[in-house]
Amino acid sequence: MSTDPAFVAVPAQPNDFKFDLAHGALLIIDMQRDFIEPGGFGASLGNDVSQLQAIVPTCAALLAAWRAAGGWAVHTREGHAPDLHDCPPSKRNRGSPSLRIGDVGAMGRVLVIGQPGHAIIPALAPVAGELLIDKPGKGAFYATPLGAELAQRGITQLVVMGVTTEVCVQTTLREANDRGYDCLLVEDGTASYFPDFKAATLAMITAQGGIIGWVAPAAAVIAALSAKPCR
Ligand code: TIU
Repeated sequence: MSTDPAFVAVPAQPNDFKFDLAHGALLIIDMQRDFIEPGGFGASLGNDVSQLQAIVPTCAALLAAWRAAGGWAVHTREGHAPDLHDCPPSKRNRGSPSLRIGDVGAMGRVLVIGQPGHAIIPALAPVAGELLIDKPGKGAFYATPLGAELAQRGITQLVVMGVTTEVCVQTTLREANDRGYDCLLVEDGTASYFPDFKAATLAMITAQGGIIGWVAPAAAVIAALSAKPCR
């Protein structure tokens, strides 16, 4: 019997993403109230959060299909300890937001671990057995156990969704790419406060033969989850 991994081919840009669920994880970046709901960190920076809310049904559909297929999911949250020791002053002091990190807003202290705004939105809440990573930076590998956790489980491929496309999602994709992971970004499962930035990010990921990774719609991933594997 062949020991080659079984895979399914997800139609993607710039070419098919050959995917093996047993060595893959669904990585969901920062789908937190602080970015998606009014009164949080994203809104304090002057952003229209409705563009991020629009992807929630798509993310929920893919997460449900992923779980039904027996796949493993990882959720991340951006945030800081209550004493902000892990928040560089450069991050807190930059710009002129209506609320700075650690200030008290409509959903508690902005971007602070344990506060209401720091929570993942209920529609995408983690379930038992899934991994929850708290991260202080944009990239999910920086100052977190994510790399070790993925290595321990033999994960080599990541299907990625979440917010925002050009900030925490793109940073994480680049970190993952440098660490040797094959990454597919779900194009309708990610959003930016700036549509032009989202479009540019999708283009730069797939340019040059997939210099950072692959891009496909959620429907293509969902269809592949029930496709017959080939070798
Ligand atoms: N501001 C913005 O677009 N994003 C962030 O600050 N964090 C994440 O992307 N999660």
